[in-house]
Amino acid sequence: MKYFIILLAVVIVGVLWFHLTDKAEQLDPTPQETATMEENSEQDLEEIEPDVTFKVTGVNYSYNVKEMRVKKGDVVRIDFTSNLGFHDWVVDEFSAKTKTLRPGTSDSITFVADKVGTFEYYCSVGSHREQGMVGSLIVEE
Ligand SMILES: [Cu+2]
Repeated sequence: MKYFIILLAVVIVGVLWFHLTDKAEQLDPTPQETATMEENSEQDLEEIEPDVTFKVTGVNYSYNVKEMRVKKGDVVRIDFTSNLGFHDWVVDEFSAKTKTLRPGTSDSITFVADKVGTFEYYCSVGSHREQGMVGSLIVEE
């Protein structure tokens, strides 16, 4: 019986050791996270409180928000989430573009709407834009 308890203790220690080693590996920063930090060159803009925030979700092939109205000069924040399929959110005139998102992931971008007019935002993945994955960003004086 005594030997059995010692054997059991050895097994438990062994299992714990494997578990801890596994955890330590998970703590290492992944290459993906490093790349994300390098992409955030507009960090200063990210820290400004936005004048207006839009929570946008995308599926195949549409956005839940079809039209956005802002004032010229507004700091606009887009919190974009893909609910189904691979998508991004792009508006060329303001060089605003989220990362291409896997289903169930999110990305936020901030830009200044410094031009008056109606601008099309769209998904640049595949032919999603042609399939109607678009909306209007209206910037008023
Ligand atoms: Cu798309």
